[in-house]
Amino acid sequence: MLIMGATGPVDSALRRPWIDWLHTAQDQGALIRNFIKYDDQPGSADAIPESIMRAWQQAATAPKGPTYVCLDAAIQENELEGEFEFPDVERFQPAPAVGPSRESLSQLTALVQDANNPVFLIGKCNFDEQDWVNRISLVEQTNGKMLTDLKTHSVVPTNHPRHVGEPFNKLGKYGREAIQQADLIVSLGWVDLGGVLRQALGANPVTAKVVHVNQDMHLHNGWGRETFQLPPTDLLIVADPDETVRELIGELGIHPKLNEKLESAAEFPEFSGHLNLVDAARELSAAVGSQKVSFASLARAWPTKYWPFSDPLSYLGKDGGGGVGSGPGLCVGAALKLKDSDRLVVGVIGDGDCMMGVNAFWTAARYAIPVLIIVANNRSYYNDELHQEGVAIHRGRDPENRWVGQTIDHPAPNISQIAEGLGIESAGPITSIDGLKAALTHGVEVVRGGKPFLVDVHIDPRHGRELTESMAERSLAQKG
Ligand SMILES: Cc1ncc(C[n+]2csc(CCOP(=O)(O)OP(=O)(O)O)c2C)c(N)n1
Ligand SMILES: [Mg+2]
Repeated sequence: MLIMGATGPVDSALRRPWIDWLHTAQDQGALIRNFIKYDDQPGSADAIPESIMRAWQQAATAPKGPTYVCLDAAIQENELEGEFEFPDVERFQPAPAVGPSRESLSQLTALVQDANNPVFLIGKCNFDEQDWVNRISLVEQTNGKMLTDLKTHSVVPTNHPRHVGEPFNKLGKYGREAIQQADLIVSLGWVDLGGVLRQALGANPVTAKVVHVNQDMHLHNGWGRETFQLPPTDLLIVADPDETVRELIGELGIHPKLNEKLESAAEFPEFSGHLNLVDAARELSAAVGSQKVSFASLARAWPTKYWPFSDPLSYLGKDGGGGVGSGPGLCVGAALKLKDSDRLVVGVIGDGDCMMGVNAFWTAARYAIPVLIIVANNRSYYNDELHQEGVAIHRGRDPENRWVGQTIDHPAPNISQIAEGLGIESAGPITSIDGLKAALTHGVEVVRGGKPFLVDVHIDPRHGRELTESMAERSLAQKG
């Protein structure tokens, strides 16, 4: 993503008293330079095209990431002196994806050929349909297993017989066993390989051979720790994962073809009496019918086993770290991109996340961006209640006060009214299964008609969220 911003006039002689001084920073890019790829502040109008083309080239060349161009207000407002020359943008394109070196490819091929029990951790891959087939073919024809998580968008069908467990936030039992039993672990762009090995093996040594195909080291500097734990690797390949798969299947003589039958999704259970995300998924699925859905965001505890990801656009992935307030903007942005496609875009977001970013809904209303927002409203920053409970238990205190500072209740904000106030048609608060059915059926119709719709569902706070997601985990991490 290329982001553009502005500063007040760098030339102090041009600053209006007070306000322009307030709006001027000596080096604005410094604020975010630690966690973007590149930034610039062009010093004249003539310098702007090059600045923007370079920033885009950097952003869109792998490993992709955000860049920033800051435009001096004085340059924006000054009259141009002559004709403005626009360069031929075609000649300033980002670089294409790169594959592995010949030597790495032959080492990788040998490792895969020698493995009896390879596990593929499939992460940051692309949206291409052919590459989707390539990945599955690789796993099927090497007699492998595959794991996916919810950090990255859908990259293989999650109901494939070789897909272990569900795409996860936290590694589950079956995933752990698969990694423990593997003799070869191949990460294809996996985010946090060190962390998943740690979750699977604790402090035990990693005896399987490990291959990590990813380019993230070119994104990291010393500021943040998005490097995650350093995984041991027998072969580190700094290249595009899909390009690597393409070349690898060529070497292995694999013909890209889907051989194995997908499993049918688990049957939705009946309504339990307490509204939760299983009910939201069941009723949404009924309302949508056969139309393909793109989930732009999924609140925790969304039950993927009843609704497997079936193509590259089924699930669009997550913001980097679960940033509260990112949900509404991400959903509206994704729906804008998919506006004229055959997809129904749905965002399932927490109430805390929603409340921090509601202004995006006005944009959806103003520009008729069709998106169905489902608010999994547990009237709480529930994630942090779990943290507080974990700490309380750890310190031998009663966890009954875990709600302090975290519940969003008494009064519970009427999110449906907020959405209406921003120009979005909406239903809620929904507190009954019949209300939920009606709201989702109507909501899907509105979205199909080209408009946004929000359903505020009051879910049972305890649904699907466990203390093991909390800080109680930290003592586990320390003990290994
Ligand atoms: C900007 C920001 N602030 C704080 C956090 C820490 N945090 C993670 S999840 C969470 C609660 C989110 O509440 P909600 O969206 O309602 O989801 P819930 O946990 O209730 O399902 C908080 C505060 C964060 N991730 N990002
Ligand atoms: Mg919540």
